[in-house]
Amino acid sequence: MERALLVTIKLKSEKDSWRLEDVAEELEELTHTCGAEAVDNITCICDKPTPNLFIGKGKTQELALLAEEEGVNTVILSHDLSGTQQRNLEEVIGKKTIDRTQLILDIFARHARSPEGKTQVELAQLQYLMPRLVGKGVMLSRLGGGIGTRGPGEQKLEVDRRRISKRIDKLKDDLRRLRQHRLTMRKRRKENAIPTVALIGYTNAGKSTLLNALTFAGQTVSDSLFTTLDPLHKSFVLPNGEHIVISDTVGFLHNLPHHLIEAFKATLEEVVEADLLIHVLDISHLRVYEHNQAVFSVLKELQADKKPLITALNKIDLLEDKTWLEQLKKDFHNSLTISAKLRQNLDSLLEKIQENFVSRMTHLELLIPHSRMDLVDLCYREGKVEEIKYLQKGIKIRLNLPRVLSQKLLHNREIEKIS
Ligand SMILES: Nc1nc2c(ncn2[C@@H]2O[C@H](COP(=O)(O)OP(=O)(O)OP(=O)(O)O)[C@@H](O)[C@H]2O)c(=O)[nH]1
Ligand SMILES: [Mg+2]
Repeated sequence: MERALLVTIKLKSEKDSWRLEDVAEELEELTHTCGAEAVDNITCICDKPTPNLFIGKGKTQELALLAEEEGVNTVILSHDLSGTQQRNLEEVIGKKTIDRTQLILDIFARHARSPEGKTQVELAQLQYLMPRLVGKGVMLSRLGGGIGTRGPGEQKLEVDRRRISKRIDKLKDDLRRLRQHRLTMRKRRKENAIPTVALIGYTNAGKSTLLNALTFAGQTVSDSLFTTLDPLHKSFVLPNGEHIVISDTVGFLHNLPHHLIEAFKATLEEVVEADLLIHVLDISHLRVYEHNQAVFSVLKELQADKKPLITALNKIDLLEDKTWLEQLKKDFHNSLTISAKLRQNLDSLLEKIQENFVSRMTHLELLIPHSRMDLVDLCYREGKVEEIKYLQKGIKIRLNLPRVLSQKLLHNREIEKIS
């Protein structure tokens, strides 16, 4: 198992409401998800990053000693490094040194399953690598400093850069094509007026568990970060008969690297396009308020922070002190408590979803001629039939139907509206 020394940094110049311990703990969780052991996790407070080493020479030398003493193979920093900083650190410490984004990219690469997911991850990885190649040339020339190093080194880099940049273009093209397919599917849903509900939330909050509990989707669930990368859509029929689509998507994280959001734009578009968001929040987590804040900052970046939203306060089964619940309910507007795992209170959640869409459904009574059984079938398929009577003059049917569909039916002269 890879043994890692974690370094959690707080920059005095940085505006971040998270406490240092919390950032440190999350860095550990990310490390574990990568399959490495966090041998030690040291914290340090710096004024501002230095261009060469990020954390300053003295601190770097301390790290080198500690890394040697503890026998680690990798050093992981909580902040993003430039190519130059990374290489200089590696040189002084003598161990592989990576930053938080690389850690997240590694997890993403492990968990991507669909062609789209894999393409998005590769794109993010290359975009991360590209600007870091530049510094490599500088280093090659500095280290080699003689005949035969500078030229070919730089030339090789130029070739690498060109190759990578070609590959980036190709991946972007692939994504555009995949996105087109997605748009077609979405358009079809829109034409059929099928509302969509997106499950969103911090990673590990229980989004996939909730999707499984509602729809038997068979989505992978695990107590680790970023288990889900590929969005999944599932059709679902609400108790009032309305058909909806529920989607599960990639989880959010505090300080989610911006270019990861960029690379995952297509996936995250599902969020922006949804008619309703269900924010799944793990209330058993100590940082529940911080998670909420992080989710909203990603939503803001996606310009989806004004969408109708229900907060599902999840994992109530793990909460010992129930007095907390009252406070939480007060703090989160339009919220309710559930346990996705134990399927508790899901009826109330469905009711709340229904309330949100109530204006889309309409209640009516129709008389359909016997010759149009196809329309009766349609009513069963798209609506919720409450009563049906086969009369001599036709089929009397009382039901709930999506408004758009009822308008279409009422345009048909063969159909009589009773009420
Ligand atoms: N006790 C309890 N555990 C839950 C509940 N809901 C989810 N979990 C557990 O929380 C962990 C994460 O659940 P997931 O459904 O994978 O979470 P997610 O939000 O989809 O996470 P990512 O896909 O990784 O972003 C799993 O171990 C679940 O079994 C709940 O209501 N109660
Ligand atoms: Mg999931």
